[in-house]
Amino acid sequence: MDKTIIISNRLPVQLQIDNGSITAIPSVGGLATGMKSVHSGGDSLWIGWSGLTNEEIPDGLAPEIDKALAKHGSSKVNLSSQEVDGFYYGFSNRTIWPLFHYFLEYSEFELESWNTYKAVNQKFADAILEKSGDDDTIWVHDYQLMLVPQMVREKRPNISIGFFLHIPFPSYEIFRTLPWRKEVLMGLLGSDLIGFHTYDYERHFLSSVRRLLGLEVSFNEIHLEDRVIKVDSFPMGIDYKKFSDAAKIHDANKSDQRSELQRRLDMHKESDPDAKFLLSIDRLDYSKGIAKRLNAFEYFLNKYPQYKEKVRLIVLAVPSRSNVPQYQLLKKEIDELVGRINGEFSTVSWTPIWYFYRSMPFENLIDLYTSSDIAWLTPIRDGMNLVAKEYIATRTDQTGVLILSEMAGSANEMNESLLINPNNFEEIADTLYEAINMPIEEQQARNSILQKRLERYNVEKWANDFMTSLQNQKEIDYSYKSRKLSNEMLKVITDDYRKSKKRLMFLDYDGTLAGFQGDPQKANPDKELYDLLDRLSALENTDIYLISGRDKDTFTKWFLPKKYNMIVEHGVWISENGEAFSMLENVKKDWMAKIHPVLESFVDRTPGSFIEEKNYSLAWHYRKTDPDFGQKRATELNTVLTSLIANDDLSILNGNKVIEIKSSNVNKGRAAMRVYSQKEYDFVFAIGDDWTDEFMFQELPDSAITVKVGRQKTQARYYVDSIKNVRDLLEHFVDQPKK
Ligand code: GDG
Repeated sequence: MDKTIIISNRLPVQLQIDNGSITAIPSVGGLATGMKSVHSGGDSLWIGWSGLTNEEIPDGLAPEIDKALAKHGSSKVNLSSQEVDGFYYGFSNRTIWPLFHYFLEYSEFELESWNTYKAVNQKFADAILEKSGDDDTIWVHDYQLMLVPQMVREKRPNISIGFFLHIPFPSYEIFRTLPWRKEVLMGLLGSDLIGFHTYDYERHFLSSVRRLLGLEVSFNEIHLEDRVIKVDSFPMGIDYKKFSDAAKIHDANKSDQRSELQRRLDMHKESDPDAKFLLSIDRLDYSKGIAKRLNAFEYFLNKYPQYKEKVRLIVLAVPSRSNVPQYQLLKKEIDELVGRINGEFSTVSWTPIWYFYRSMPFENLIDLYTSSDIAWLTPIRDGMNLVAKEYIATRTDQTGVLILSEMAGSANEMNESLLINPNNFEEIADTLYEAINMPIEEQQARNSILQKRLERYNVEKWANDFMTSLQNQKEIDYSYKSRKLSNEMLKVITDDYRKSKKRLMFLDYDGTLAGFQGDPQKANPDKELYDLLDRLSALENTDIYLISGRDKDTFTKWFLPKKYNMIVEHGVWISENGEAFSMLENVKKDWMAKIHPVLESFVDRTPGSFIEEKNYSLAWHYRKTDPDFGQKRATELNTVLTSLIANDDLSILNGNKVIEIKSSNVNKGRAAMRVYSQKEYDFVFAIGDDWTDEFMFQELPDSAITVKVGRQKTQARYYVDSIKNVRDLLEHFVDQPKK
């Protein structure tokens, strides 16, 4: 049976060793809960590190551990302490984590940790390969395992792989500083679907793919060899019911059922009913902005001194990655800050900051959420921030104010909260003031909208949406594959070819027979291509035409001595059997004087772009420009040209990184049909890669064999992936035995 395999750095179970016996306890974290619908029954497996290094596993206990994990559908990857150091504390948390959170100055680029990261990713990939079959679905999680998709793909080309990044993907300007940036991108591109929390992370990723790998991206799809990779955003939700149910139970608790923490909180509330609790909960991480928040709190108390002895800030900082020096320094900084601010403001009856440096049981987390009037979550950068969502879910009477950083992914979906820039102390102080004074009705109005949204798009929906999208991607891939020119189809075509009496073949040049070059003049034919074309032209009862948008002078130079038949400038000129070019279509060129200056102004403002002047058309090339900028300018030029040519008989052709303006009555389709109508052809073939070739595919009779190069939308019947495939295909015609 097909399985789903989930892979993350840590397993969703905690191991406990008591007197030599092992128990595995399921974790309660959001990811583990969210994946319940995906990771259930016997048809799924979760692969990850157990949390114990090889050195920490007592002798002989490994098989016991495996058994305990298997009961929870889990399987472990064994890591030594040296591997954990290099892979987890090293490359993951000292290179990728700071870099992806825009803490460039904390990012260390150490070759040794990168090598360990690669080796450990390979271990995870090997574990998947060992446990999976071709029809299984693989879902890889997060920044520790970015190379795994490609490593699995290499060995299992047809398996379905999804990847989700839980942290931000930084802008290209940041990402490009990583020495192993291409390897990381290629690692991720082993997936069929790559998911991010927000659209911003998605577009940053696509921009890096375009700029660093030069790959074609259309909307949110990346074309890589014979695969299409989809990139999309899936904002992660929470287990809403779990939090709202826990809050309801908490509300119903009688005073003797309440926790010690809750009783303390109640006591303080009762002593001063006007006092407000502000809540700050995060892992102790520099990306969460805890130190800034403390400083901002001090600023607030100075700006609005009337709130001294009235507000209390509860800070829960959960220990995290304490092996990394940056985290140790941060711990020290926060300890000192809390001490200093409390020292400065405390009175005998009031301590402004209550600081907990520990992890709390779930019940206490609910105590804090339900007792706090304001949740103050101001990360400097955060992939999503689930705490914000959990706080709202626990507000059973819909009171409470959420102050949230714009830099958290969750800010995109939580517009009804008070959004702030965590670096703007003035704004923060005023927002705290606003929150403290917000009327109950307004709080409820805001929270009821938020609650509805969070309840609907919960973590289960998130996981299911991702899986459905992955499944669809696979189906799209199949539909492409079904039209891909297979060996069987090729056999049918070559059979028809052999049986036919008179054949006609149209071959586009750039992007079909030869690759693109920055400078079009440099894409001249290689020896192998001349050889192939020589043999094709020599075929009996077969008329071969090179059909191109190129200017006639270049083709004259390249091909006239060879006496190949040619149609150039999209059908303005024709040359047959080595004769000089003659006009196939009578066209005007007086419009050029009007259009040329417009193109010039675009060249001036778009570095790398240039104009190609042909006899009857003008082309603006932008292949050598910055890809994003070039695309933007191309859209702009299209708009300008469309309004300019409204009354002329001109058309705009959007080719591959080129915009060409020419007379409307000229196109490859019309030219091809003119040739076709001259003789009784019973086998017609046309191949091309861009939009201008679509005219041929459209106009030629239905019986024609039309082939598109690349996987774009097309009228052609078949497609092939690359120029190499085109040449192989043409070799088939040459190789056919004579009748
Ligand atoms: C990463 C990304 C993204 C916290 N303290 C305690 C406790 N928690 C629980 C919370 C919440 C979770 O931990 C923290 O999740 P966050 O989303 O806030 O942050 P990260 O740990 O940094 O997670 C983040 C997330 O991945 C998911 O994709 O949102 O941006 O950085 O669920 O409730 N739980 C208990 N005691 C605590 O003391 N029991």
